[in-house]
Amino acid sequence: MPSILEDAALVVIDVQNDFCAGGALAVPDGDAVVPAANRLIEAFQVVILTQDWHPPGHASFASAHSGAEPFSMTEMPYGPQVLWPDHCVQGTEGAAFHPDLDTRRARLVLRKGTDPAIDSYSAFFENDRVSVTGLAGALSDLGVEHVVLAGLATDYCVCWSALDARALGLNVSLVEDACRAIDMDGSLASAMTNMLQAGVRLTNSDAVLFG
Ligand code: VGL
Ligand code: ZN
Repeated sequence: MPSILEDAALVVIDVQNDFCAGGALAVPDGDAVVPAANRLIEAFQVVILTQDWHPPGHASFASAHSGAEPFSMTEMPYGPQVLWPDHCVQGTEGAAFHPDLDTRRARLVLRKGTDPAIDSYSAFFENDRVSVTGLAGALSDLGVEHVVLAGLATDYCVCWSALDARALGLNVSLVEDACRAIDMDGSLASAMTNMLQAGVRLTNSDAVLFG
């Protein structure tokens, strides 16, 4: 029987400078995912990395809405949306991968959040829940039926990616020690509840690598 390392695709979500220490939208302890992600990256046959990749003035930035504070809520045509500090602007140092992330074995680097008017937490569907990133097609082309998720942030981009992957009929494993959360207003607890309810399996690096 092929092992998870041969069978599944490792998808490492948004391990970028702006989500790490000193970044514009730093996730608490975000840098801690780097060594864990690197161990996984070394071991998987199929490695996919994502980058949050916004044009300047993106609609998810508080700065694009006059008088809006970062971390406040707004209504977009597609529904409620958190307004973030400017982050992961295309081509900037903040949008680059963490310098210690081992990107060499990445088969696919998928950029999301590029539409000026639509945020994209998920690596599969933008926040309008209709526009696609192309990842589902790529995984289907590769014959991948199981994704193993790591990265930032557990309660936003990792969670939305996990839920969409389940909705697409994929098996999903979340590597808890290779993820960190923003945890705003109980967002981590509700993300964990939603993921468990959707059938996302929780695991850890040792179990994936040596299990
Ligand atoms: C993310 C907020 C805004 C993430 C991206 O990668 O979790 N969170 N953009
Ligand atoms: Zn973003």
